[in-house]
Amino acid sequence: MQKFFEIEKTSESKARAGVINTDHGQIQTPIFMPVGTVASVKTVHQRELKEDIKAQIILGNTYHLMLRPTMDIMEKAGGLHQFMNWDLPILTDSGGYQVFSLAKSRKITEEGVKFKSHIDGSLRFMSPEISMQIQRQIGADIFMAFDECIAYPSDYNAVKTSMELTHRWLKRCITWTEENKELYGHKQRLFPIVQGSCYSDLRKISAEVISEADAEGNAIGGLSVGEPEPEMYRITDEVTDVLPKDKPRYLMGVGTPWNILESIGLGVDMMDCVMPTRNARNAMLFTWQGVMNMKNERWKEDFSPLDEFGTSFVDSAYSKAYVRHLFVSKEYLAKQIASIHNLAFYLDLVKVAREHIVAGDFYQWKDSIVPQLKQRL
Ligand code: PRF
Repeated sequence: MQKFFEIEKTSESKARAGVINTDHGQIQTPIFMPVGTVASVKTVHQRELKEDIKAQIILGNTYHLMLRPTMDIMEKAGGLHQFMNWDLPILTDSGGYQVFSLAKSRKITEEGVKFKSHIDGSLRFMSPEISMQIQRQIGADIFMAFDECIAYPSDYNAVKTSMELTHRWLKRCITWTEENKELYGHKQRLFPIVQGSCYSDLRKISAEVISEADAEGNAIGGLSVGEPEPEMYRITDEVTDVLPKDKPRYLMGVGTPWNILESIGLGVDMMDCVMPTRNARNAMLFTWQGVMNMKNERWKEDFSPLDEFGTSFVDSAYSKAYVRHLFVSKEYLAKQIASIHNLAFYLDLVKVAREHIVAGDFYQWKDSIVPQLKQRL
């Protein structure tokens, strides 16, 4: 039988190149996963996502999809793959993070979280069991445990209490999924989430508890929530030291192109972030040369290709002057072109990173490229 995760190459240090096998196909790791919160990667058509951007897996969100279109519709559609016509792998987040960042008001108890919908203010409830049930109805290939992502900074005792609740919730997630099987005939894998904010001893405990669950993959949550970048790297490094080497590691909600490369260097295999799409809609383009603001006067008469080193169709088809014009004119097409460009760039970034891991010169390459990626053009 095919293994879920196979490591092809371990580099000089922690970075590794691998393959994840799901019933909807293979994922080459390290991988970046475009975010498709409400069953849509904003402004980007599924065909472009697959054929131009070459996305290998996308994300969906329990919190958003339970509110709209609701699970009644989702199940009638036959799950999210069918509903949105995406036949490659999907990962869903559990709602834990979104309830804390989006819901209008919320009350956490041992049982779960009461919150008000950000859409209509209606009173809702989410628990580990409900999150698991919804994620069965969505039918993602990988689904996440229901956790609490505590705000940064929080004091030690609050973080410890919250982390312990996340661990108890994990047990309930596992029990529920053992008793309630998949709905659509393909396998779903549950990933538990390490919490513990920026306290090394709590992170170590959490990583040990999560490792003991012996899941097929593990996630690192509670980072990229306002802590300084060096703290994020330090905690990631400490957690990947504890998490099993033979399972994929997913760093949730990270980040900039340089965050992606540094995290890969610390042994992370999977990442997701709204940044390439959200910033694209605000005219920010990431490239191998650095960061471009497409509204800038500088591009007004620059008829050269949008990105001469870019891999997507839009990079050679349109000029900088044209895309600037679209942004200045507030055309929808501007957001679409920019989103396709940024996602294609992120996918190219991890593909090239993988090639350097395989070639054995990842760290040297990363250190030479990072300053360039950060430049403002
Ligand atoms: N938990 C969950 N989803 C997340 C996070 C988390 O801590 C983060 C933190 N950056 C992003 N998405 N469930």
